[in-house]
Order: sequence, then structure tokens, then C-alpha cells
Amino acid sequence: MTRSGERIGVGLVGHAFMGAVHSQAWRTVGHFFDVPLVPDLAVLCGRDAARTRASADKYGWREVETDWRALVAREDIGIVDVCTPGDSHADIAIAALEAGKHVLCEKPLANSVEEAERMVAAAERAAARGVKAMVAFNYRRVPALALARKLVADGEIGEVRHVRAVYLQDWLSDAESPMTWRLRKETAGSGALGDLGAHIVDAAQFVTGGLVTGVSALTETFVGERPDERGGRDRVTVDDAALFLARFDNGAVGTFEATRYALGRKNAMRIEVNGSKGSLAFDFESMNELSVFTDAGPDSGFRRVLVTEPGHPYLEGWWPPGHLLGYEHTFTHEVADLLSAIGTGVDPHPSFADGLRVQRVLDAVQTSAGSGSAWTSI
Ligand code: SOE
Repeated sequence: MTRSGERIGVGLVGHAFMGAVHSQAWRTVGHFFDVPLVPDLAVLCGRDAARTRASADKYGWREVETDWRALVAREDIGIVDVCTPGDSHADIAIAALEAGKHVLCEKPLANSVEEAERMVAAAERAAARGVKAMVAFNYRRVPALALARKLVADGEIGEVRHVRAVYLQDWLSDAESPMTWRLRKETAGSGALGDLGAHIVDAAQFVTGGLVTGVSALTETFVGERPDERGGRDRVTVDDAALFLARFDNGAVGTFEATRYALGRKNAMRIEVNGSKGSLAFDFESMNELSVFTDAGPDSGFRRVLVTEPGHPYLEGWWPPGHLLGYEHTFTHEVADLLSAIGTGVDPHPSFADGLRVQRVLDAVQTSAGSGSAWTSI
């Protein structure tokens, strides 16, 4: 890839956790990756002018807007990055695509299948004009998971039989921890399912190359109401945990679990894949490692591969072997891939269509859970 030095204006909507992490990615990518377009951190958008200005100063954005419609209309913006709660993804992303802006949209793509379908239709219309759209499943950009996908695709573990994926956090274990938008169906769409389950569905499909075709699920809400922002109490309207069995189109079977009540587990996004010739295992809390089992001899066992060699995915941009990467780097890789796709004209992954496929799985999980775990095809 050659760097043309051409700049592209970025407008980021949202400045909480995801906004901060995306800011870091846009700020660093041009310094570590040979990208064909250099991002210009032009505009940060948020509803509260003073808070948005403070975030812009902290994270390195030049200007602020308080209305995303004004952002989307600006001539100096080439990419719109959507880091808002799910209830505004469809409106912002569709308007941006229609205005000819490339779009990066946080996960899950939308709060419903219907919204995600409209977003895919807008992305298809925009693609005909060379405009790119990508959904931000950042764990695809963990070098160890990108390596796992390559090993599966190269046939190193044979035919995939089992997928075992969990995403465990514990930040809701305290029943008195306050309400957030993440606990309201109207803003988040679903709870642990959409927030965490979406990641492991995407990761499972990414690593194995298979698609989930049906599920049997249950969901649970352990704490029904919590202190709200006004000193009262408010009802939690999403799931706290979601568990499901799944079948894949390649014959594999899978189990998935997403929860925010796994005390002691901070960000344990884990996936194990067992094939006819070997197995792979990954845990985000040790994200620089991939456990690989490919030799069934008498003294065999899982090998711990430290995924920090220059030949490993994404490592060319970073430090010498053994000098570890972290959470933020996955977002730098994500924007590097998007900038390359824009610069070279290829379609980025995961596409909005990939996001819709995940959305259909989430929807099937809710349908199944609502009907006593009945098998629900996708
Ligand atoms: C909160 O549970 C959260 O920030 C998710 O929304 C992110 O997608 C995940 O990467 C980390 O945890």
C-alpha cells in the first residue's frame, strides 16, 4: 500500500467510551500504518456543546457540532463514524450514506432487523457510487483471532465441529449500580445479548467461516429495577444474560453465553473451536495469545502461540515480538482496514450485510427465548 498523503475529514458522533476509543484509533492510525488516506480529526458531534467541546479538546478534534444532521451535511467530512446508542444508528448511518459519506457504525448494527435491513439497502445504494460502509466488530481485528480465522481457512484444524463462545463481564453484579441507556430496550435494543452476544456471534462466524442457521435460547433479567438518573427507580427492560445453542451451515454446532453478571470476569470474550484435526482457543483477557492443538500424538497438548511476530496479522505496524498489544489497537486496525478499503476501492468487512446477519441471530435468540426455547431458524 502506498501513502498518497491525501487527507480525509472524519466526523465522529458520540464521545463516551466508544467515542474515546475510536478517537484514539483515528489519531494513531496514520502514525503506525501505511494507509492510503490520512484521517483529519475534523469534527466531534454530541448533543451538549460544552461537554462535546471538552471531549474534543481531550481527544484531539478540531471542531464540534451539536446536531448530527449538520455534521452529515458538511463538505469537509468524508467519513462519518457512528458511536451513539443503537437507537440512532439507522438514522445517522442512512443519512450519511445518502450524503455520500463513508460510514463506520458501532455494533450491534441496529436495534432491530427492520432497521438493519434499511441500513443494508442504503449501503448497497451507496456502494454503487463507491461509498463504503463497515460495522465495527473490533474483535475481528485482534491479531490472534485474525490468525485463528486463517488457520481454520487453511484447513489446519480440519472440519469445524464445535464452537464454544462466551462473553463474560461483571459490571452489573451490584443490584444498586445505576440505570444506563444500555439497560433500556428503547435505546439499546437488547441487553447482554446485543452488547456482548453480538460480538461472539460475529467472532464465531468470522473465525469459522460458517453462518449460524438456527438457535434455541433462553434469556434472564436478574435485577428488574435500578436507581435512575433522577433519584428514583426505573425498570430494566433488557436481558442481563443470554444463553443459546446454535447450528451452523457448515455442520458445526455451537454454544454461546453472554452475561454482565459473571463476578470476577471483566472482559472474558472467549472462543474455542474444535475441528476434525485440531482445536483453537482464545481468551481476550490474554489477547496476545492463541492456543493451538494440531498434533494428536501421545505427548501432545495445546501450544501457546504468542501472536506478536511481524508476520502475524496487523503486527507489521507495531512493536518487536513479545511487546504486547491491547484493546485500543483493535480499533486502530479497524480504521486502518476501512481507510485501505476506501483508498483502494475494495469492499470492507464486516459489511452492513454481515451486521444484518448477526442482527437476525439476535432476533432469533429473542424469539426463541420468548417461546420457551423453541428451535428458531434464521
Ligand atoms: C460494554 O459492555 C462494552 O463496552 C461493549 O459495549 C463493547 O462492545 C465491548 O467491547 C466491551 O464492553
